[in-house]
Amino acid sequence: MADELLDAMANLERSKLLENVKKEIKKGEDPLEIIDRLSQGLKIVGDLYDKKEYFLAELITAGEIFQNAFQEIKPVLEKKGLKTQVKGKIVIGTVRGDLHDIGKNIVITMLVSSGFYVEDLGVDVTPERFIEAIREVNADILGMSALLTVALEAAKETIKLLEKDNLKDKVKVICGGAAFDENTAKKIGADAYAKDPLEAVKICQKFLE
Ligand code: B12
Repeated sequence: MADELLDAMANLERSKLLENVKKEIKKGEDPLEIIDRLSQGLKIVGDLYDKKEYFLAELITAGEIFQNAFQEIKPVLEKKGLKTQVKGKIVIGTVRGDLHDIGKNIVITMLVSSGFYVEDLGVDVTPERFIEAIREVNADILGMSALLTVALEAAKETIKLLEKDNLKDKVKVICGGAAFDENTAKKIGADAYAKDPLEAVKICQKFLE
């Protein structure tokens, strides 16, 4: 069956997309399900960019349209948080050289509404800045996002620096974003990989048990 949400995202039809998102929310559709369908639409945008059918302008527009849609979804997502007894502190950011933050921001929304304290360092975060923030807030968990394959090196460097500063045993590391999978996360020394916000929250809760 055709998915109007996914299609509107892939075809960059802003008003049609917003209209459909509002309709789905009204129907009571799970906000994570809506995000997942929109993400699949964004994946198509990425593929079309790869094939040179879309260019940077379309990539930028796609990002903006998704953010508009997310503003509608955010309040519903905030109500969905998995309430937790343990209130851990998480430092999170997109690694050096990478400016993608849409997915990271969704994960943050879900973590905050689940009761975690989250220190968001934004994008293009150096290994040194991550370590500094971990010390500042006395964090339990470090979250790193990367979508560019070339940015994996910066994530690896950050974990090396954690080890060097004797923080690795104290701070659990979780990674996510399209540059990662289970294997790459393990390879660079992360404790976990999460493919979506729900999994991210569950893993972070487990870290603190
Ligand atoms: C939108 C977009 C952009 C926007 C980003 C806007 C923004 N504010 O983020 C803009 C236009 C800025 C952009 C720029 C570029 N982009 Co871009 N972009 C995309 C696109 C289409 C969608 C990404 C996205 O937001 N997806 C939706 C979100 C919800 O999904 P997500 O990020 O995966 O996040 C989910 C999970 O991964 C997870 N998650 C994410 N982060 C974290 C963190 C933690 C801790 C955890 C636990 C979980 C987690 O939870 C999220 C929610 O489910 C992708 C295509 C793709 N397949 O991903 C290309 C893509 C990532 N971009 C690509 C490229 C090449 C670029 C540019 C180099 C293009 C250029 N020539 O300039 C620049 C790089 C700029 C830079 N230095 O970072 C390539 C990367 C190729 C590669 N393997 O390295 C991709 C894959 C497109 C492609 N197929 O070629 N891009």
